Amino acid sequence: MDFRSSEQALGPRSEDVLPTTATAAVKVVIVGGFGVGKTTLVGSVSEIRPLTTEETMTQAGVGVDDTAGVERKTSTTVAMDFGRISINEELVLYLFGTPGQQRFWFLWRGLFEGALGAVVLVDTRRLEVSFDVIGRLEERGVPFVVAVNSFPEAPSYPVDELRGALDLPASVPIVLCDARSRTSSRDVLMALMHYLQALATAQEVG
Ligand SMILES: Nc1nc2c(ncn2[C@@H]2O[C@H](COP(=O)(O)OP(=O)(O)O)[C@@H](O)[C@H]2O)c(=O)[nH]1
Ligand SMILES: [Mg+2]
Repeated sequence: MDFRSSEQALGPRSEDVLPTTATAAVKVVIVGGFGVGKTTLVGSVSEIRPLTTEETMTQAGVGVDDTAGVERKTSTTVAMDFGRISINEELVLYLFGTPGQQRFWFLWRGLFEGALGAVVLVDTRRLEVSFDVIGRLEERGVPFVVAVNSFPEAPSYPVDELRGALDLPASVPIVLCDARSRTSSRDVLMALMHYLQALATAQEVG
C-alpha cells in the first residue's frame, strides 16, 4: 500500500500552511455584542477555514440576549471564532472572536493573554452592548479600534457623534466596515496594525 500518496491527500491544503517567510505572529481579539458580525468578519478575512463554535441559542440566553434588531439570528456563539490572515510576507495575524455578553466573560481571562490589540465591532442599532466591552478593554489596557459594521437597516451617524456616544478619546480609531467583505474586514485589521504601530512609536519617543 502506498502510504505516501494517501498522506499527501490528507495533508494540509496549501493555504493552510504558514508561509515560510512569516517571522512575526500577532494575536488579535475580535470582540463585540451578540450579532454584531464577529463570526462573519473572521470568516470573510481568514485564509484558513475559520473555526467557529456556534450553538443554537439556549434557554440561558432568553431574556438576556437582546435580539431586537437581529430577529433572524437563531444561533449565538458560545465559544470562539478562530482564523488567520497574513498581512504581508512576514506578518501573520491570528484572530480570536469572542462574545461580549457578560455571561461569557470567563472566556476573556485566557483569551487576552498575549493579545496585542482588539477590534470592537459595533452595530449602531445597539451601541449600548459595546459599553461594557470597551470598559473592560480600557481596564485591561488592551489597545483597540472600533469598527462600525454597516447593516442596511442601521442608522448611520457621523464618526464624531459615535465617538461621543461611546465616550472614546480622540486617539482611538473608528472605522466603518462591512464584515461580509474581505477587503473591508482586512482594512479594519490594517487600521488596528497602524494604530498599534503608532502607539509603539509614541512610546519609544516618549
Ligand atoms: N447586512 C449585513 N449583515 C451582516 C453584516 N455582518 C454580519 N451580518 C449578518 O448578521 C448576522 C450576525 O452576524 P454574526 O457574524 O453571526 O454575529 P456574531 O454574533 O457577532 O458572531 C448574520 O446573519 C450575518 O450574516 C454586515 O456587515 N452587513
Ligand atoms: Mg458569532
